[in-house]
Amino acid sequence: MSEGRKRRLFFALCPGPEVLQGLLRIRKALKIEGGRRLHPEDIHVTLVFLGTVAPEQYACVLEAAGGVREDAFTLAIDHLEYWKRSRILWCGPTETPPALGRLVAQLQKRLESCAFTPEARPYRPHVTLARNSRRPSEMAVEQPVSWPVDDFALMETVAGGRDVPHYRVVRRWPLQPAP
Ligand code: 3AM
Repeated sequence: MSEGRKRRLFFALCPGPEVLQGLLRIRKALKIEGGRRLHPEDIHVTLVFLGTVAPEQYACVLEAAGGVREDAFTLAIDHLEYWKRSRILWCGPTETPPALGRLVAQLQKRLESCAFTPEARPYRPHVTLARNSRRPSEMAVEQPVSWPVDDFALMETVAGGRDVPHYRVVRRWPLQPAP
């Protein structure tokens, strides 16, 4: 793959097949009206959004990610929410695990040296289930999902058309604790 082009990138957690099935079960149990459901392969938790990355920033991004040291953790997906303004329906953890908060903070800190400005808004982990939908009348997670997280990924936004994935994994890093 050529690295000499601009790319739209973000860091994310990507579910394995079993967790993905659980997340899709949560979505299937909801009465979602209108909007667009994310393609199953696109389901993720964003860690840090980078936006357009210039070729000269790319190596720095990989190095920043490779230097992260954090413990593996478990995400309890037990909460459902609808953001009225952005019309996003999502599920996520009620509490942000401390290791996840630290992972995001480390990434943001390390990415500053690659000329990215850290996100000012507080981090809220979420799994987008549908965009532009209406708020479902029933808002509950009947079957919570326990998501063991032991790696994170760099994702690229690709020109996905209707019903095809919009994102692809560029690279993954295992979570490893600081020595
Ligand atoms: O589906 P989620 O919310 O995890 O909303 C976009 C998506 O996140 C978000 O990046 C993820 C991959 O596209 N995103 C898009 N533009 C953004 C921006 N300008 C953004 N997040 C923050 N700032």
